[in-house]
Amino acid sequence: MIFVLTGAGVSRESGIPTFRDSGGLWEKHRVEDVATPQGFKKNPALVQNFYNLRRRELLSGAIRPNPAHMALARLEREAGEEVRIVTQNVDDLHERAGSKNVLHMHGELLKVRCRDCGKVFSRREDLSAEVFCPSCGKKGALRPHVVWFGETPLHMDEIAALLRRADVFIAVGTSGTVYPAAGFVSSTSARRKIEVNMEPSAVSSFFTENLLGKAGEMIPRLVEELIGKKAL
Ligand code: BV8
Repeated sequence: MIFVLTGAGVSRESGIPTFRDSGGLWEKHRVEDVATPQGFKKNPALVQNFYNLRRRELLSGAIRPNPAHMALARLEREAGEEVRIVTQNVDDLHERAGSKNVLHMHGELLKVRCRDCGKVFSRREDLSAEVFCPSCGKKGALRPHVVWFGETPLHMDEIAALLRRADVFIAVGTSGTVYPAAGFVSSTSARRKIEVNMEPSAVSSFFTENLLGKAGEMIPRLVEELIGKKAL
């Protein structure tokens, strides 16, 4: 089984800014203000606006899957073995590229959750305190369905089982600075651990292979090799 962990770097060539590169998402905002429950409590309108802007940009038509997303979807189809993508990203570019069973461990930009009844809904429009929960009817109880710092990531049990079963672990476009995702490479039993990144990450030393370069160029080649291996 091939386990693929993706981070913001895989969506960079699609035009979505990463978090930590210059011009990144966090450059304009303090993380504590826009990606923590405390920040949301203190200034919900600021946080809703931060996510509204990102949602609008994702849906603007200017952002499309890049060759890295396409190659990972091809790997799923042609590897001849199970391929699972676990992404830290909240965009839907893996799905738009054709990937089927993607696990969004930090949630999804195109979903919202009711803080009262807990139900999760797809949503493409802006969110504000004026909106009613479609299920329990509560006004102003909807929040972005994303995992903030200090909140528990999603699908952790399933991810732990996948890490135990993985033969190949690939990390693409992640700085390896946020846990528990950054710890996956040291907890998997995979024999091949491949990092694809523009620069060494904080956990590069845990990988057996470090491929430096753009995901859009490196991933199609890596997928070719992985599929080709199977064909031999
Ligand atoms: C948790 C969603 C418990 C929202 C995000 C001390 C105090 C309090 C907490 C902690 C602490 N120490 C550790 C923690 C835990 C904390 C943490 O790790 N903090 C860090 C800052 C130290 N983590 C948490 O709070 C997590 N929850 O721990 O709960 C628990 C644990 C286990 C089990 C149960 C419970 C929750 C963290 C989730 C936060 N939410 N995002 C949103 O999107 O707005 S984080 C956000 O940043 C992303 O989701 C991602 O996870 C994270 C890292 O970003 P990357 O994807 O790596 O992007 P980055 O910009 O950093 O790097 C991009 C990389 O790509 C770069 O290396 C660059 O070189 C490369 N690149 C650029 N272009 C390209 C490229 N590579 C290839 N090709 C290119 N073209």
